[in-house]
Amino acid sequence: MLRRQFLAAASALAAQTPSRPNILFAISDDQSWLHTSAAGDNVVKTPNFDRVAKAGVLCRNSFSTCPGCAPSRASILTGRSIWQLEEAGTHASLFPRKFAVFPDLLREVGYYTGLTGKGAGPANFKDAGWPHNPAGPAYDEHKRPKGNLEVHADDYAANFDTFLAQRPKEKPFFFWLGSHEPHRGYRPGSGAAAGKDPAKVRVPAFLPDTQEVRSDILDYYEEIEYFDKQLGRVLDSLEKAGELANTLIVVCGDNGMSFPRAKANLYEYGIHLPTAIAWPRAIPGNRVVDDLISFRDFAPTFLEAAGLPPHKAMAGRSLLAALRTRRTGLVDASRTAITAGRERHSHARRDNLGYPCRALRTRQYLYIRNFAPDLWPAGDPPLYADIDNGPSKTVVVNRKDKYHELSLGKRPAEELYDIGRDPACMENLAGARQQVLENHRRQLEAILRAEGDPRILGTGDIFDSYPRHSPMRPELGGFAEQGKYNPAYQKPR
Ligand SMILES: [Ca+2]
Repeated sequence: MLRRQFLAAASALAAQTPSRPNILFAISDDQSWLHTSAAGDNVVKTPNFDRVAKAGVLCRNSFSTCPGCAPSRASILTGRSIWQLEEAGTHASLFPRKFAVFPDLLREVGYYTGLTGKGAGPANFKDAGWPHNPAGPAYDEHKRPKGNLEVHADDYAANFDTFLAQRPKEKPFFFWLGSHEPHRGYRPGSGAAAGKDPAKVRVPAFLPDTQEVRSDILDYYEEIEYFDKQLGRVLDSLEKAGELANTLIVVCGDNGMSFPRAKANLYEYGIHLPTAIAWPRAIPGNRVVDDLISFRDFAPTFLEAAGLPPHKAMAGRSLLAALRTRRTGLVDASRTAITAGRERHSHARRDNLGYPCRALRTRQYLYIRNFAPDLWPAGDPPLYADIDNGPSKTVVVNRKDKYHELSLGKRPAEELYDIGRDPACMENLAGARQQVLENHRRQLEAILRAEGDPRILGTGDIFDSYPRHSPMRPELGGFAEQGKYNPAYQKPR
C-alpha cells in the first residue's frame, strides 16, 4: 500500500516538474576526505573533482554511514543506515529485495538508468531476486590499459558514452559511475614511477613515516588520479551533449583509504570522505559548505531533485534546500551530528564474527562505542584480515610498537576524539572529558533506539548469523561455511 501511494504521489509530482535534471553519481572506492586537490593535498591531482566542486559545492564534512564497501553502498542506495538494512548491513551478504533503492524509484517515474563499474556490493543480489545490480543495469563493455604497467581497467567514460548514445532523448537519466579505483591492489612503485615525489607526502599520524608507507600512498594517489581522469571525460561528454547545466552531479567515495586504522574503522580516515556536488542550472557554485552531511542523505536529495516526495523508509534528509542557497560555511543549523557503524567486514575472526561498533560525529568530537571490546578490531592475529593486504599493512604488522598497537590492538568500549585538534584520532579522551562523553553516549543511544538498531536493542547477534557469500578463510577456524547462516548465532527474526 505504501508503495502504491508513493508511486501515485510520485507520478503526480513528477509530471509537474518539466525540466527534471539528469543525475550523475560518481563514486570512488576507498578514498579519504583529504585526498583531493580541492581539500588541499599538494601531491594528488584531481582537477575534475575540483571542477565539480567549483561549479557547485565542496562539502567538507561529509560522512559515509559505514567504513566498508557493501554496507556503505547499500546505505547510499536506500537512504538508510546499516542497522536498518539487515543482511545488507554486513559485507558480502545478501541484499534483501524488499528495500527500496533510489535508481528503481527514479526509473519508475521515467528515468533511464545505468551503471558502470562497481555498484552495490560486493553482495549477493541474484539469490535475493534482483534483476541486476541494485544500482542499475550494467554498461561495462570497454576496458583500457591503465598506467605504465598496462594493467587493464574499466573504461568508465567510454561506457558512459555508450549509455548516453542509447538513452531515449526524451527521458532524463541517472548514471552510476562506480570506479574500482583506488581500491587495492596497487602496482608497487607506480606512483613514484609516474613522477610523484615521496618527500611531499603527508603521512597520517597513525601510520609510521617510512619509505614503504610513502611509496604506498603515492600508489594510492595514482589510482585516485585514474578515477579523476575518467570523471573528466564523463564531464566533457555531458558538456558536448549539452546536458551539463541540467545534470545534478555528486562525486564522492564509499569509505576511507585502504590503510591500517582507516578503511573498516570508524575513525575520521575511515568515514570522512570527499564530496563535491554540482547542478549548474539550480545550485549556485563556487561554495564550500561545512554542514555535517551523511551519505544516506543522497537518496532523498536525488528523489527531491527528480520531483518525487520524500520516501518514508529513508532515514536520510534531502540536502537540496541547503544546496540551493548562496550561503557558505554552516548553512543548515539542524545538521549538528551524523552517525555511522560497522558490523562484519571481511571474514576476519573465528566463527565469522564482525567487529560491532557505532559512532556519533558532532562538529568537534567523534564518539565511538565498541560493542565487543574483547574481539580484535582488525581481525584475529596473525592475519588481521579486516585490513587489505599491502605494503603499509606489512610494515605495521611487523613493527612491535605504538603503530602496531594503534591499528591492531584491542580497543576500549568507548572512545572520544577532539577532531579539531586530533583528526588522526590518536588520543582517546574518553576518560578525560566525562561530560562530553556522557552527552555523546546519550545522543547516540537515543538515535540508535529511535532507528531500531538491533545492536542497541540487545539482539545485535543477528548480524553475526548472516551468510557471507564471498570466499572464507578456513585457517581462522570455527564456523567458515560460505553462503550459510552461522548456527551459533542464528536467532529468530
Ligand atoms: Ca570501498
